[in-house]
Amino acid sequence: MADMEAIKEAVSKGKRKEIVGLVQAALDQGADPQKIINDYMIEAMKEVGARFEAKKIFVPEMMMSARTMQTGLDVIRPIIAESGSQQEKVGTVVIGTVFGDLHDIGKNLVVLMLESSGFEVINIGENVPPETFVEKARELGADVVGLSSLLTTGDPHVKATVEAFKNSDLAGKVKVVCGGAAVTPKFAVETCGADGHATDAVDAVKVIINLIGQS
Ligand code: B12
Repeated sequence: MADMEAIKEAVSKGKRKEIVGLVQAALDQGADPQKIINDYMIEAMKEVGARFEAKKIFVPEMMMSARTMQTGLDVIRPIIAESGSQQEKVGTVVIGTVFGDLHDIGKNLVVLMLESSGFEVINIGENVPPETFVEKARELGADVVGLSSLLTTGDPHVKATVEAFKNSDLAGKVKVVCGGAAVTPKFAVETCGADGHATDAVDAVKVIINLIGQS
């Protein structure tokens, strides 16, 4: 029986040395890679966020958990990515984390899920200013642009990025989708005027496929 709780515990406590063996053992025993990510690793990160908020842990501990999750994801990534390589291209997505924000784990999971669903995805990184989103979308022929935002201080940058698209030659041509713990559907769509919002990586694939179908 795979020890999934030990995976959660390793991410939660930032035990990076243990994670590769634990994840590999779970995979070898037939555990579903998506389940490992969604039900154990992401749940562990939620606990980490709550402990940080309660001032029980600080940035270095949060960083150790993040690194542990990333190391664990490196073991799972090739398995999930494999399914996308045999599919026909569904569309092109340019994705980045908004200005001032360095969080990348959630965005990178969205990249992985989109790639495994047949999208061409160009990850333009973190701390991306609005004008860079627009330039890259134009240069790379994006159908959809994804904005990730984890910090509420990033709200003005989400808004400015959506507005930069509206005021550009790409208005109406490129759809903008927002996600990340800081953005609600109401803020993204009603306040900022984005075309869509998704709560997680699986939802992101559904929302983006729908948006491409509409254009
Ligand atoms: C790990 C972490 C860090 C790591 C980041 C490492 C990394 N490489 O990403 C480090 C230690 C560097 C960090 C730093 C900081 N952090 Co931090 N961090 C977290 C933590 C614990 C987990 C985030 C995470 O990776 N979750 C797991 C992933 C899988 O989930 P996710 O990001 O939500 O992504 C999913 C969905 O949101 C969605 N999604 C994400 N992006 C996108 C994009 C699109 C287009 C779509 C459609 C969907 C989508 O799909 C993803 C997959 O399911 C959160 C807590 C939390 N609850 O979010 C705090 C949290 C985000 N951090 C917080 C803070 C305050 C900070 C700091 C300001 C701390 C400080 N004092 O320095 C700095 C800011 C640095 C900066 N400028 O960015 C606060 C933000 C509070 C707020 N209201 O703004 C949080 C919420 C913690 C808390 N509860 O207080 N952090």
